[in-house]
Amino acid sequence: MEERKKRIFSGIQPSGELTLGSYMGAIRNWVQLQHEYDCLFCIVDEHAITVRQEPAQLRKRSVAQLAQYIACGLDPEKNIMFIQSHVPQHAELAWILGCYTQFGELSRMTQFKAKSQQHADNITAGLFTYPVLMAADILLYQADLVPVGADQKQHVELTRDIAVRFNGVYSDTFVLPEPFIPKLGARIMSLDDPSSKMSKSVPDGCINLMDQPEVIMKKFKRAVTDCETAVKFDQANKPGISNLLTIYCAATGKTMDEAEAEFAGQGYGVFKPAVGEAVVELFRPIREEADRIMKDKAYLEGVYKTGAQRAQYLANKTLSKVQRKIGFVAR
Ligand code: ATP
Ligand code: LTN
Repeated sequence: MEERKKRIFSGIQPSGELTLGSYMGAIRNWVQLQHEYDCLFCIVDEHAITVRQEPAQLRKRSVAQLAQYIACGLDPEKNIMFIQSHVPQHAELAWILGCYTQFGELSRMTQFKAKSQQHADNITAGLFTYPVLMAADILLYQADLVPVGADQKQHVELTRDIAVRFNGVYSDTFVLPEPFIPKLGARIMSLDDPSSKMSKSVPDGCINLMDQPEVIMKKFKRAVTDCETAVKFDQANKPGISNLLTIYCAATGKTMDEAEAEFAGQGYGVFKPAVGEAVVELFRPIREEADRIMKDKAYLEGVYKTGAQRAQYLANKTLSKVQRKIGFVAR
């Protein structure tokens, strides 16, 4: 039998602008991995509505995010790129998997705890069961690898637990996925507060992929550091500088030693704009390409429609198998 290539699934919510965090933690690794794996890259709009979205914005961002994926270097011919709500099997499988997930397991998810604090007036059932939908996304395609930032590791582990449980009851059904967390850039911190994750829902201290160069420079020049002068990686005592060094290395491909040597004896007044410049140059071609692709609505529509068809074909195979195993009558 022909051995199938290993498969990747990952996605980002169109709940705001793509950020330097989502680029370093996720997208740039997708770009590298697309050559070795069969990949599905999703725009997870169903996840986005776990907190309130403005409909016109959500619609616009979903398509813009696809243009940005392509501009970052993801090839829509090679990979399956689609919008989650176009493939109803995600929601169907999520319902089933929810019946094999414990209330206690979901209660332990740190993202749920954080988001329910952020949205204390709107803690919905969807926000609580969000990790089950994520498990459905991954298991539906029998993904081997899930490239994400460090904050999503717990969700991938829960996905494995659900898969192991289901396989134990009904015999082998799902491939057990592994998280792929990058060595560098798995947790980019806010430029305003290096103790919290850079996050699209907290615009302060957040660099967006589509930010203009002068905006990026301004944000880096204002980045919170410490009252020393040495550009040295020291996570415990110099979290701001360590974060900037991480960003610099990830953006330029230099090692930490090379970066420290480059700025030895030079103060933060030289270092901070240099990090800004590196990010400006990294994002410039992406932003220009995304602007260009965004103008071609027909092309983008073609990509997400073809993507949804290809995804449905694979999704149906798993969903039918699951439905049969649990005892649903064949249609
Ligand atoms: P939100 O603020 O709505 O929670 P977010 O900015 O955290 O959103 P997500 O859509 O949750 O972004 O994340 C998309 C992908 O990027 C995930 O794989 C996530 O792990 C990764 N990611 C997000 N923020 C960072 C970050 N600061 N550093 C590294 N990876 C990140
Ligand atoms: N929960 C993820 C987004 C996401 C995802 C997925 C990532 C939804 N489904 C499947 C990888 C695989 C987040 O970034 N907040």
